[in-house]
Amino acid sequence: MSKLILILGDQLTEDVSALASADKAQDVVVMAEVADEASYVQHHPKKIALIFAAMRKFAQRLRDDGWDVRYTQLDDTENSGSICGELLRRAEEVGTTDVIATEPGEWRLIEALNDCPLSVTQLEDTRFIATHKEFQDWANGRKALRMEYFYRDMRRKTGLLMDGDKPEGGEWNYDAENRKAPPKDVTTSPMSFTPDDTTQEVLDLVEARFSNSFGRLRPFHYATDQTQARRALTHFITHALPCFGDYQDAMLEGEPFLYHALLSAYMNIGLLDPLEVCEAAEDAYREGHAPLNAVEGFIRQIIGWREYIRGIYYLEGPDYPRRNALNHQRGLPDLFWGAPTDMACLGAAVAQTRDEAYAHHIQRLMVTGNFALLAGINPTEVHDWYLRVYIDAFEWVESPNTVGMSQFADGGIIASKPYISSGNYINKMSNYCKGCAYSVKAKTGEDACPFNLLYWHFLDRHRDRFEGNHRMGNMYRTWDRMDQDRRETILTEAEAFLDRMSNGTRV
Ligand code: FAD
Ligand code: DLZ
Ligand code: SF4
Repeated sequence: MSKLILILGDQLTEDVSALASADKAQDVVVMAEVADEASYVQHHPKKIALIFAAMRKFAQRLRDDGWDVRYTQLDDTENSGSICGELLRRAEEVGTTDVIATEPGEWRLIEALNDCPLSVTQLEDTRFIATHKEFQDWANGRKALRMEYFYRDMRRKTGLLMDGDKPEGGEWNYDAENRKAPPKDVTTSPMSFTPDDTTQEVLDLVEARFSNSFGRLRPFHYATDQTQARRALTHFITHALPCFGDYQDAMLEGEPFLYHALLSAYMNIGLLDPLEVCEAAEDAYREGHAPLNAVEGFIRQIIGWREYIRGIYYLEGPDYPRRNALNHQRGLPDLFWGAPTDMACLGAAVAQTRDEAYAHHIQRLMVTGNFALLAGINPTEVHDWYLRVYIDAFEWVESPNTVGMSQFADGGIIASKPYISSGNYINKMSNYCKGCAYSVKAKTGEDACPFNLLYWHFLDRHRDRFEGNHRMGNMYRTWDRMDQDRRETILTEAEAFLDRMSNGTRV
């Protein structure tokens, strides 16, 4: 009997397990643009456009390859609005009750498929290097789940940058070489693509249906198929990878991309295979085109962080994205939605997020994330924001990064201490402070950088939890050495800042 093969909008590769198990002669591929997926959060319009355009082009590729593809467009009159609804409709059409799916990247959809009144088999997603079982086995019995040790196992498993059983160059990690201050100028920019007819049609649809969402739809330059994504990969390896390591943590006004890859969305939706990406980077090193610190750093992000983050998502279960270990309850301020702000770093990160649906890791972690954590914003609202605004955001990767790494809301599963900093770090790693209305040097007073005030406010209000953390003892000793009046002034000014921010006053 024929089976339905479900391909979701972030599973766009022939290698996806549901398709790899299918029989082209009798099985039917189901793909659907549905309101439920397009609106479970108010996605950035560029993200919806990328997914719909890539879905339509992938469906055509499968048809050209001889597959029977039943594709539902968002505006089709019979569109039921949900993945399960579309499976039911196609099941009746084809005369089957059997569905093969690849496990979705979100508990919500895993549960929806389990609840769908058809016989749905969810196969493991084999696009990752570690299986669920491998990650569970690695995590079992460990007190702390530190990425670095997991990463070494992934190096051994893949053989990437290995010299026999030793790491290439003698060290596993070259991060110490990767913290250079921002360069004067940037010599490359990411590859950009002119929208083809399919993409133009999708852009018109998204403009008509999702114009109220936060984010600029046009210009749209993302790759929307595997061939284009591979060109973007080659472009990155040739022009940006050699400097990736040096400037990985740097931020520069007017340079949203620096030497970053902009490949996460392509890997996350299936247009690029993570191993293929890492192998291309390793080749560049072996050919003498890129230095080891850059290539190791890049590969670690993918086979280390990306895999580890995914492992945590599935290990911790469906309640993970809603955790709030620090009991932060403040609402997300309007400046995250583009309300004018005097903080140059935040203004820049939010503006480029609105325009590009992209910010690089340090902007996400040490500007928007750092600020939300210091200000005590409810992590569920922070999670919702990150899931909405970035082109690469899917819950399996977004929530551990946001809830765990950035907001410490999982109580320290991912981060051994909170990623917090005063303005000093941002000043060292960027040129934002030069053009800011606040003074990064001022610790108190009207023009004091809000990060400086909130940093101490955070440490003070969470003293019970963090004082005993051996990596934070220094911070508390510095705080305690300040005289009482100064401490009181800082806390009072921090409170006043938070009140102004929450009242909607421009800050
Ligand atoms: P590069 O800086 O060029 O890095 C190369 C690749 O490494 C990326 O393409 C990505 O695949 C991988 N990578 C690097 N760091 C991570 C990480 N921490 N977790 C997973 N993969 C990583 N990444 C997403 O893909 N989706 C998200 O929704 C997402 N949300 C984030 C939220 C927060 C609060 C933080 C701090 C990080 C988040 N990240 C997310 C991780 C990281 O910021 C992005 O993967 C990266 O910025 C994507 O841009 P790039 O392709 O230019 O990456
Ligand atoms: C993100 C997204 C959007 C916007 N739209 C669709 C869609 O219409 N159809 C679909 O199959 N997938 C879509 N997706 C991706 C899913 O939301 C994604 O598969 C889940 O969030 C799990 O990662
Ligand atoms: Fe950001 Fe403070 Fe620097 Fe202004 S002074 S850009 S708020 S770190």
